[in-house]
Amino acid sequence: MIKRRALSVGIVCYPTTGGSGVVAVEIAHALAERGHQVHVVSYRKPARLDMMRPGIHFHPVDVPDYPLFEYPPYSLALATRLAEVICEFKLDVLHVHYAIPHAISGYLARKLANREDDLPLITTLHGTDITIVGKNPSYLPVTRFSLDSSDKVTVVSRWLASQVPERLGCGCTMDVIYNFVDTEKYQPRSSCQMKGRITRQTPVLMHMSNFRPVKHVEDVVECFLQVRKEIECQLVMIGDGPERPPAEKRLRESPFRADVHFLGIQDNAQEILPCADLFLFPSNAESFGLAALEAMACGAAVIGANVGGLTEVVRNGVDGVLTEPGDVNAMSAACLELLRDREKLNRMKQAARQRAVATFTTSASIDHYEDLYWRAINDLLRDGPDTGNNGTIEICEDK
Ligand code: GMT
Repeated sequence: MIKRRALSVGIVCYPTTGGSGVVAVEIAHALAERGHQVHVVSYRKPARLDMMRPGIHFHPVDVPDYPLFEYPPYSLALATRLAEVICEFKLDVLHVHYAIPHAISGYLARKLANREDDLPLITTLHGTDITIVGKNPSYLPVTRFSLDSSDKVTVVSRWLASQVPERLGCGCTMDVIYNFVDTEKYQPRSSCQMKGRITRQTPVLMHMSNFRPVKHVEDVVECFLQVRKEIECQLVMIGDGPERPPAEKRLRESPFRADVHFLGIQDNAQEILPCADLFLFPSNAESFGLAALEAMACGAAVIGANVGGLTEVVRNGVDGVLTEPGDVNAMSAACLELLRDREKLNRMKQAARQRAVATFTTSASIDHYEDLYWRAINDLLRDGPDTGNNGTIEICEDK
């Protein structure tokens, strides 16, 4: 067993506001805080990545275009950039988030850098990389191959672990490492910072997502309209995406438009979420539900759908209410019951905060990731790689 030391870790992720990029960046920050050197690689700097922190480095991927390309091959440009980073910074671990295409680019990069024998590839699966994109016949064989070629695979919930063999027919072993939230940054506040736009005079219902179809934003809208007919309340919508325009139109045309606030993408969600009494999260699939966890940490009760990994985050009837997906009547009934019984609502809000603090701490998840890195490093040293390295191109001159 090697003595533990500071590691040089490569992290690959999408830079967009989706949960997998957020989780990757928070892992990078937490590892750097523990003294590791962390090299984040993506096509753009992820919004939340704090370049001022010691130990954090960012390496952009340049994707050259050419008239022949209808689709410039990002996976190849990423593999090349990764191979350079592996060599230049002598990476000890390569950790990719979201299987497609990051896992196969990582596999290629390691081969290009001639580091198959001592550089573990860790793949973290987040959700649609398995449930939608990965199982698509156009990607399935390569997704399965890249998981089989990873030294360790992690998933963000037990539910997602169950989906990997079911949807991919892949027999890899997985570590379940829950997503986490910084409960100091995300915490209840007595006054919420909404620059005078939102006041706590009436209860606040909130939703935050990338407004993709899977999020069922139309259920948020209908639920609010049903509740608002009965009780004075406001709706705050954070984020942007394809389902935002129809939602905005429907609400603009309703008699309650003055009670609705669309804020768009916000970098400071931790200042807005504490204004929420109820966080509406009716997705028809959710492998974890990081946005719901962030809301819970800020003291909001979750009204969501009884799906996937969300059931491992929210305890139905304790820190929220989970209804059948698409059952807007049940959602609005749950909201109305809580808004009419402030004591019950407050109990749930407190339970939500406690759940986040007790179960989803940064330190527990980062301990698990660090252990996993060391297990992977030691396994490779002890057993060697699964496949022999028969590459001939050596990008690393002085391995
Ligand atoms: O929406 C996605 O599927 C992509 C992904 C992302 O990049 O935002 O979201 C997934 O990963 C998050 C972080 O682990 C989870 O909190 C989300 O539940 C998960 N989304 C889905 O499963 C739909």
